[in-house]
Amino acid sequence: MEALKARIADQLAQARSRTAGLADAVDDDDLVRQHSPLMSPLVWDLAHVGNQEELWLVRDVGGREPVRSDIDQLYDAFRHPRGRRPQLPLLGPAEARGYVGTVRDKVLDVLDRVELAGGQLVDGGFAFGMIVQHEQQHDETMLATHQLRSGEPVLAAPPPPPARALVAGEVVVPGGPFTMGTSTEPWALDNERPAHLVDVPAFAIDAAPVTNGQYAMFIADRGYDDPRWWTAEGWQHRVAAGLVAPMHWVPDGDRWAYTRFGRTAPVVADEPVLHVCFHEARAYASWAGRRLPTEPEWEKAARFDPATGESRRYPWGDADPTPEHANLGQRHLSPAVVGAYPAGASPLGVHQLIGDVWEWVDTGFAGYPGFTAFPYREYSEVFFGPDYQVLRGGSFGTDPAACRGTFRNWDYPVRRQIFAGFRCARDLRPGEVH
Ligand code: AVJ
Ligand code: FE
Repeated sequence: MEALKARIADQLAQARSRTAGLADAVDDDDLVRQHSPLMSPLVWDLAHVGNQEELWLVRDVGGREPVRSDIDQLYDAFRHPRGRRPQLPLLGPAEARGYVGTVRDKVLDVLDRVELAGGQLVDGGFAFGMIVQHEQQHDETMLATHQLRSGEPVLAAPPPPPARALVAGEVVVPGGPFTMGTSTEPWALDNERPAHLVDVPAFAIDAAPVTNGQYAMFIADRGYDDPRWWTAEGWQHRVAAGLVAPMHWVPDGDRWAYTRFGRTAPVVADEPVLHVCFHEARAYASWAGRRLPTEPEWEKAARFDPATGESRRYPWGDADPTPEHANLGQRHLSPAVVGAYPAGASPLGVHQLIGDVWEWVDTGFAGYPGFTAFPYREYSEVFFGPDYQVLRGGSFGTDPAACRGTFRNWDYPVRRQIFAGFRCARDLRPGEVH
């Protein structure tokens, strides 16, 4: 129990230090400004993180008096769309910082006294884990806001590691049932549950995400001008939005450059492509004579161990991620090149499934058989349906606490400000030996 509490306290502190770093990197004017209609002002994320922490840990788990019940509705994500949040009477930067600090002090006191057993919300520290993940998810959102902001660079990080293995081509994943989702991972969220068997026929999947170099060939081949590669919906969006290349790409003579957190640099050919929407991913796949993997295919490639028939927590096994396994946690400010994480490969030899870029899959967001919303419908259930597309695997901006082989993210198929790329898959040809 004491070890679990120490781990929770450590994860809460790590999340807060990341949040503070993202907020403190800019001045107060910048904190309250809206950098894109797609995003909240950073100061909204900051106080929203504290408000969720207050709701679940101070009031619900702790049974304590509210700190500021008067601000609940300001920070209710369902009441105000992101584009309208700057007009709200939000807490200012100093007030927001004071508020999240007060809430955190109370939470640490609750953590000290609570028994982490005897109820679904507290068993294994679930509610604390949920709040750690919530803050880390908003930190990734804040990082995406940083990428959209204009002005001098304010974030810095060492570059990711170079390639340490030659990774190319595709891997055949054998057919048959595998266990998808989890019923045992203590901090898994409701949409990852329960574990269930899914029969996935044999298929081939790329050993690595699609790279900038590969994607640039699609552009050079006029893939953006050819409706053959796009679905009707995708083409309509491509035209209406005037898409010509991934978001943040700029022409640089006869080559491409991209802008990252305020710095412009030539596009690196071997890095996974980033900032593409689902429609662009699907168009590329059609052009390449391939398709996107389904969500069960993606998870089987990531978790299935053919030696045991079991599903692992991560591609490399059951151990928590280390910097050798994957590019997670904003240690770097970009994806790493293909081949940078041989220690993170799956038993079948699929690389970089975790970290680097979120991967669009060809599956809409829905609950698994036996799904029950817990602890609130607004985390996942209200988003189930055809409007949202699933993304898997996490990005360089995803913390390990908010990423695992079963973790599911989702967004609208037109969104590009998230740190998303993709990899391709295909059916096996009739009689293809594997
Ligand atoms: C899981 C990333 C889609 O940011 O909308 C944050 C996470 N839920 N606060 C989002 C979330 C409530 C969510 N995503
Ligand atoms: Fe939230």
